[in-house]
Amino acid sequence: MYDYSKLTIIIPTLNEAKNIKILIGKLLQMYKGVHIIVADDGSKDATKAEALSFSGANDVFFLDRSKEKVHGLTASVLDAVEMVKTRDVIVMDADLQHPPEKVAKLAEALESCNLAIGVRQEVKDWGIYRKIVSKSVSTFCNTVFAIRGKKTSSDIMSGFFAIKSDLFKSIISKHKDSYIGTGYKVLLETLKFINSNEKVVEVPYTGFHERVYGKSKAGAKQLKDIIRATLR
Ligand SMILES: Nc1nc2c(ncn2[C@@H]2O[C@H](COP(=O)(O)OP(=O)(O)OP(=O)(O)O)[C@@H](O)[C@H]2O)c(=O)[nH]1
Ligand SMILES: [Mg+2]
Repeated sequence: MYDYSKLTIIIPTLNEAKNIKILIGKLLQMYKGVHIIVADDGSKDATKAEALSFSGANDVFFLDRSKEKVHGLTASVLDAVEMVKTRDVIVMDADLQHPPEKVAKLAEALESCNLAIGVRQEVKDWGIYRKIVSKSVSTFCNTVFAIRGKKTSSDIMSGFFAIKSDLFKSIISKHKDSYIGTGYKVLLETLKFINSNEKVVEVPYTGFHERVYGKSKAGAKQLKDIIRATLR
């Protein structure tokens, strides 16, 4: 049985009050002993109050980045990783697009590898345009990585992954400046620094759907950042 006190779940947030309440509630109920860091970039809604309502007896930490110079999912995750004290880390979105039930499989995978990636099997609610853009950009990133002898992934844009904290911290300490802090694809950027002979486990999951509460922050700027990060 996996011991969840070995695990810290990092959740980057921006205005996710409704979602974070549901997500943390589920995670604490399902994974006794787990540590959670909510890496928040200055939410204007009740995200902070909702996250803090779980602190106290539970190990839920609210990382307040509202006064930082650089805001973005990537910068927030990198800062949170530096605070981690456990062996294992999982990064997942707050918007309930990453099923809390799959945390178990990702965490267990770290018993036999240093990196495990949640791989979306189908995205039901996406329109044809978003599907084509996503597929084309992923193919482009994987092709560039393959040519350069880097690790590729069936879901290179995944934001749901598990990694040993030692590995993540050592990559960050050497390469922090090369990450696009304002970007969203922290796994894609991390893959560039993973040895090509490293064992990476892929954990498939279904049920990825459009968010129910809150707004998506994805857009043209993110697309530009992905291309920049890939070519860098
Ligand atoms: N810390 C931090 N988190 C962010 C920022 N922008 C978005 N997030 C969080 O990062 C996660 C992913 O953001 P989303 O807007 O859902 O992006 P996405 O999943 O690529 O897009 P959708 O599929 O449309 O939801 C969510 O938990 C957001 O709250 C930011 O600037 N800083
Ligand atoms: Mg999302």
